[in-house]
Amino acid sequence: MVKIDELGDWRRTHRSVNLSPKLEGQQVTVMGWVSSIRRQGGIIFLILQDSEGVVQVTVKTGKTPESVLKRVETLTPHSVVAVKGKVKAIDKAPNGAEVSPEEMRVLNVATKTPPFSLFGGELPNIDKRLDIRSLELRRPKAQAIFRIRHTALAAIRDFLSSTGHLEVQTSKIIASATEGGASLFPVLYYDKEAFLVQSPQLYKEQLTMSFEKVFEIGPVFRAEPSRTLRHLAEIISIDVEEAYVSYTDVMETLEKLVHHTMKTVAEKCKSELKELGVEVEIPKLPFKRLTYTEVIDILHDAGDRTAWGEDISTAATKKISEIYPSFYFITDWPTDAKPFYIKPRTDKPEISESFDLMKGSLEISSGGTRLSSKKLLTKRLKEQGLKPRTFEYHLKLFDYGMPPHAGFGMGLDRLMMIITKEENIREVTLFPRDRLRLSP
Ligand code: AMO
Repeated sequence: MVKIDELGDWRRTHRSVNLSPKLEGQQVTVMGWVSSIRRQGGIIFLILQDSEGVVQVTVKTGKTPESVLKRVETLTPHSVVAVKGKVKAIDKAPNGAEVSPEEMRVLNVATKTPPFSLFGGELPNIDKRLDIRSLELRRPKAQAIFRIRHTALAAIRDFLSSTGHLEVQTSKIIASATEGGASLFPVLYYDKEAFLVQSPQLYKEQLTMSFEKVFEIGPVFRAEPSRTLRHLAEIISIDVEEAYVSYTDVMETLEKLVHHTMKTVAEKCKSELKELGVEVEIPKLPFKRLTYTEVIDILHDAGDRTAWGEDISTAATKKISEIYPSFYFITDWPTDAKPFYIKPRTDKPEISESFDLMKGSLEISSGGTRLSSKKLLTKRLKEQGLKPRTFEYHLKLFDYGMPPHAGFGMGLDRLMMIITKEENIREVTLFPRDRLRLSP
């Protein structure tokens, strides 16, 4: 049995990226997991990986204290260690410096090796990897994806704060559906039935009464019946809502938000993008705008038979994306194809003030002008087979004067698919949930 040491009073003085030849002769404490142990004559190269890179610890028979040498000989890959030692400038070492160990603590011993190599070679299918997700996240490509996600999120927050939107958090347990009842997850709320939120839609609309411009970044839940590469049961939604504007204004906010996010990632995540072997194509502003009716005409010209009023299938959007491979909006959808809160046009009520933002054949956002009249909202609820009584908590606020407002919701996971050019949404989500997966 290998002895396990406590961390005790040892603290890391330097991370891998902080080591440099300038530290020659200085004592440092480094920590990480063993990514490789290589012997070359009387030398053992112990490579420690931390979250930002690697440290080379060079163990030499005759020079390194016997106590350290003995412990190194028992180490297994992936074990977690702390090393105290002196820095030596070495051209060939990562960061141009290695550590000559003087003391060592073995903080944990890996008793199993991962079922596949984390550093190249053939990867097993995503399901096998997800079963040990936190371990497989040590893969450099997975690291790159989630660092990009972090940068993208920060860029989104920065942008929306700069446009004067207030960040809010609304409840995730709700009493009634917002996007239609089919995809709700019921939960037992004390002795009542409640649901996991499908969208913060009604809350964000209500908040325009008091804050005018709000945004929320949070989870939403959808009991999607089918398992596809672009659907999950839990996603992170970026919701934006603003008073005194209409759908054309929020489309501008949305395209600028996407542009800013992609530009920031391109600038700040160069090494991560290189690791993934992708380049971010920063889209040109403004994005193309096509009305729903124009899309139907294009489809008919391409031999597709989607009738006016029907939803546009993925197969059909693939045809559109052959002509418009980058970002484009599909605007002015049939009123009946959109949820009850979307405003029908006053001059042509069969068409709504709505849009979807597409990248190729992938929908990444949808939004529109909202109904701010209680009477019309009640009418639309009934037309969609929903009971106005269930929405009383929402409708009653409209008696106090709701400002006209518009907004959108964008799936962060889908935006990440576009930035990283990943085809499976599970690759860009830490712990994906779908019909067949509830753990880890
Ligand atoms: P919608 O239902 O179109 O609109 O959702 C908005 C965006 O969220 C993402 N999305 C999903 N991504 C992965 N898996 C899913 N199951 C999934 N469901 C949705 C998509 C989609 O474009 N309340 C409105 C928004 C609004 O009008 O403000 C809504 O939720 O990127």
